[in-house]
Amino acid sequence: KVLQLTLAVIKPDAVAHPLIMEALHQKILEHKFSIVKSKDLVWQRQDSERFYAEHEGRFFYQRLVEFMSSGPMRAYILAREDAISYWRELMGPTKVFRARYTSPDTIRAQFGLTDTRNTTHGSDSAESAQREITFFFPEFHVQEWMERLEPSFRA
Ligand code: YYY
Ligand code: MG
Repeated sequence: KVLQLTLAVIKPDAVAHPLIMEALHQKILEHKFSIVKSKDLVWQRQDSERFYAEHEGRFFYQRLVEFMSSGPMRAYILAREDAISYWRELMGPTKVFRARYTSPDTIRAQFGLTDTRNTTHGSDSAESAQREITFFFPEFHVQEWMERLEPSFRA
């Protein structure tokens, strides 16, 4: 049982819908995540390209970077036991129509529009969480935050 941080992002398709935003915020609280930090932001195309560099050359890359810089997003640093895999579980599969079939009560199944406009992002490993938290919150220091935790909050 280890306390982890993850990066969760509400993508532009969901930020455009106040009721979906509200539902996602409630879900975060309901599932006992602590919101360590959050902010609203808009990406330039270069931010999008940099963040998703690992997918450069894939058939969906252009539509992905275009979509992710198409409007406001909300980013959260979330803390919880097993935050990384727990948030990925709540999101469900990347592909919305697969999600609806295999895991209908997940975020992407319920609110996703397409494989690209799939509502949320979540880090997929400890390494990507570290990188992605720094990408969105350059002033935030994961190590320092962990070291300063209340003892009751430690694993
Ligand atoms: O980590 P996750 O977001 O679940 O999926 P990835 O395979 O890392 O893809 C990142 C991002 O790319 C996905 O959330 C939407 C987009 N995408 C797409 O537009 N079409 C696909 N067929 C696959 C992924
Ligand atoms: Mg991914």
